[in-house]
Amino acid sequence: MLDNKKVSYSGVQPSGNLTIGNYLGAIKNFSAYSDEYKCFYCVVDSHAITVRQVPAELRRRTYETLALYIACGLDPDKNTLYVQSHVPAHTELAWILNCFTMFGELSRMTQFKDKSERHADNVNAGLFTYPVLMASDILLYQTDVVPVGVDQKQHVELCRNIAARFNQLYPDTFTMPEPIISKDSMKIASLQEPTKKMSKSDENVNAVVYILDDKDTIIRKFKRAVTDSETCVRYAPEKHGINNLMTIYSCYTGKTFEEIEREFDGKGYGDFKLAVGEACADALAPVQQKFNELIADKAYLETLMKKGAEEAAYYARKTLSKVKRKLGFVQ
Ligand code: ATP
Ligand code: LTN
Repeated sequence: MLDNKKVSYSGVQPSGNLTIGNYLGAIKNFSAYSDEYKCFYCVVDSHAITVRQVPAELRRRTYETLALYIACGLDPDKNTLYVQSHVPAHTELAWILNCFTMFGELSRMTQFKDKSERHADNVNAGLFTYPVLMASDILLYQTDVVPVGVDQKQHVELCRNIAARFNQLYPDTFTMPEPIISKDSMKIASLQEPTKKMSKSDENVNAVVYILDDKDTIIRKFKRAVTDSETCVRYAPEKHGINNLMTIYSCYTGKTFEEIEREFDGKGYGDFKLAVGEACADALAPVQQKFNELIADKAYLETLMKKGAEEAAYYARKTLSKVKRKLGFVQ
């Protein structure tokens, strides 16, 4: 709680072009809290450098991610939107929390195992302690809810363990956060390997639909999506490709799986894929238009970054000084 309001907190890395997985799994759900909660949504650039980034691209994507937050419906007057590295309290608290996190806990993180396989030449300590920085993000703002995709649930659970351990030694320091995985934020899978999550850092661009892809590209990618050898559109646990397309279609149209099966009764996968592509492209068109307006106005985005960082730093400093006092640091 902050100022007698519950707090919602989440973050997205500026580590690639954002995908419809990021949108459906996370960003779309952020705005649900804007009216009743105090909301902080961060562009987590410090997290992004756990894998190598090209500096000019990181800078460009930081602006783009902020612009996409707004284009996807987050009102900057109702939500604190800011860049992680602009608020030094995050990395300061992360050091402290490192001393309350166990090596074994971090070793069990699925994302660490995945990323250290994918970046075998750069298994750095930051990649390993990534979830501790994420815990600082969340705990600095006395967060109640963390809307994330299902792949981040394990990290939020670790954050809860760290908070509980700290609170047991130093009572009433941190609020215990809850992960919020909404129905729509089921994992959106890769279009080429539908057992894997759709990821913005996938090298195969055909596997991923980016929020900023144009209509023709979106339709082409869905047409090429990997499915099974059946032809009728129906849900079955082992039909990962078709299930994924049904999930995406359902997210964009609000239709249930039964309604989708009825709509495409007697039609083949070709018709269905085209319909998914069109629904997705139509839903993204207004987001893209708003994005294009925002990204052309860097000065405005910089004003927002500054305002957001000042707001966030105010609350972050409060929690950080409470933590330091409890630990016995001379202030
Ligand atoms: P990377 O490939 O760089 O690890 P990512 O695409 O997984 O990136 P993140 O920045 O790590 O994206 O995630 C931002 C948010 O989007 C998180 O809450 C995450 O759970 C959610 N998210 C990412 N991909 C998906 C997906 N395929 N389905 C549902 N949610 C997703
Ligand atoms: N680890 C998350 C991004 C992230 C985040 C956070 C999400 C960093 N800090 C705090 C929620 C709350 C990811 O990889 N998607």
